[in-house]
Amino acid sequence: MTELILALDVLTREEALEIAEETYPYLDAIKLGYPLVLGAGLSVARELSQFDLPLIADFKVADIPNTNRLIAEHVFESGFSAIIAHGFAGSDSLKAIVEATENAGGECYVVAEMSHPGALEFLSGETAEKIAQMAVDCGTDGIIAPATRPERVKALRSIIKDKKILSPGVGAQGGDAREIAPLIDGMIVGRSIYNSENPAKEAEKFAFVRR
Ligand code: 3DU
Repeated sequence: MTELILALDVLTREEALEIAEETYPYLDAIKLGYPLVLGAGLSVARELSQFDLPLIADFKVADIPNTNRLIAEHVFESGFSAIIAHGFAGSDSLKAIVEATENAGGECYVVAEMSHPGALEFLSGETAEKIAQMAVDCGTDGIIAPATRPERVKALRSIIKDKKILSPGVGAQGGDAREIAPLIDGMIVGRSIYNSENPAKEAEKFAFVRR
């Protein structure tokens, strides 16, 4: 079974709550990041907790260990159950987040390889594989890997084994849901759900990945 994670990148509290209300029965988690938090304020996380779904903070945290720890502590105190970090800041930075995550009883995911074309300039290939290995060594819960490149997901799977892979890139970025679903643990979908005329119906179309 692959989880369906809604990337709720709308800009207002009202839109966020409306789309969450319509789609939550078809979801396993909601991911929010800078677009919504900068638009609606961090308090939107508490409001979204009414839908009883895990909330993933996609802040792609990438700072020195002390700042990473402060950010992660704040994230977990604000109602989130998981955090996404970048790995390129190094293992000490990542360990600070893992420690804060463990203290809060949450989950931590590391971006190994991104899904957009520009990712191939820096964050792919051997670098992505090193980051995936670091995610294992530092005790994270898993990685973020591109639904747009199933062959890369397979390569990264051989490194992270039974830890989780969450994959963005289905739909608007061109990734194919049926192809990627068997390779991953969570499919992250944003625009093709929240921009559609009927977000609930669109979310329901992904029901096959959850079986
Ligand atoms: O392309 P979509 O609208 O389905 O949204 C994808 C979400 O996943 C969005 O929040 C984006 O910031 C995030 N994401 C990627 O798209 C690619 C990555 O490598 C990492 C995160």
